[in-house]
Amino acid sequence: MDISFGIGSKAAHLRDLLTRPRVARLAGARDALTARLVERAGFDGIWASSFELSATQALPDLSLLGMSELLTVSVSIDVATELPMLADCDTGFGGRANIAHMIRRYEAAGVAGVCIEDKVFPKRNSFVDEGQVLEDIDEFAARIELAKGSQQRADFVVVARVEAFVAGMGVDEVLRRANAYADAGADAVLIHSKRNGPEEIRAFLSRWQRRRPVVVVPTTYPHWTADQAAAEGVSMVIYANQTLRASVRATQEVLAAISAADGSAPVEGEITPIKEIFDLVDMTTWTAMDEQPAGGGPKPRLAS
Ligand code: SPV
Ligand code: MG
Repeated sequence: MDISFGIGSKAAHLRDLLTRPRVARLAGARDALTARLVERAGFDGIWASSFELSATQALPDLSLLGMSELLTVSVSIDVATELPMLADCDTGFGGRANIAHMIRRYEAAGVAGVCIEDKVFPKRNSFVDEGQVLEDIDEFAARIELAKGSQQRADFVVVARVEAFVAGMGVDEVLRRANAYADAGADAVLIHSKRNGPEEIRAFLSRWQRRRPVVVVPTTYPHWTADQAAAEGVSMVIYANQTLRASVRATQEVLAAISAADGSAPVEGEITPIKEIFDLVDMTTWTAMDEQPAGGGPKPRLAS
């Protein structure tokens, strides 16, 4: 790790991704190795998804994992790359005091920013049909204000996520909430929708006065490209769960093939060679640390 890349600069980088003219593309990573794949594939940042991190523990995304459990995993994801990470912090793990505590811990750990959503704790994943209960708008605005007041450095990013479309409400309520959270100091608004097309998001964008950057998660409207979204005013697009879904499918297929052949020969040519995994985890740089004579030669430098 390059220690000159200190706490704070990842936050500045995330802030820049939100405010620069060009759209930013983030992808979900449930672990450090996936984060490295996201980085090598040229994405701009990492999304530490509550859905993916829960599923990785074979748990549903229902606010079951505690803040410190998620923070521990998030830090291991974060240090694996030089990309900034936006941590999905659900509703903030409880009430107001939980949010203040969470902000201090995530910021101190070097995380670039957090996203909190305006549902009641315990929240349900947005794709669960029933039980999408919204937090009172004034209460959530107060929580955003508290979150912003709790950070120590100016660059740390707090994204306010509006779940009113997910809860079945219309664009007026989404605008009302996005404006209230902008007034409360949110650095960006994430407008979530689970429609099969971008109509809800487009209806919002056509009336949004661009007071804050807009973030979207086009899981159910994948045909809307990031460039198309940007042309209508979106600053950041998050591919929140595709890496998890890809690896579940690939793992199922390989296991089925091994079972069918009673051996792994048919899959050898299909799966990642061990050497490539060594490369991804910087094997030679780490082993060089032990092999170098004391006091001599250039110091090994990790990829990130
Ligand atoms: C996540 O990836 O955990 C999200 C996005 O919050 S969604 O699953 O669509 O709610
Ligand atoms: Mg989530």
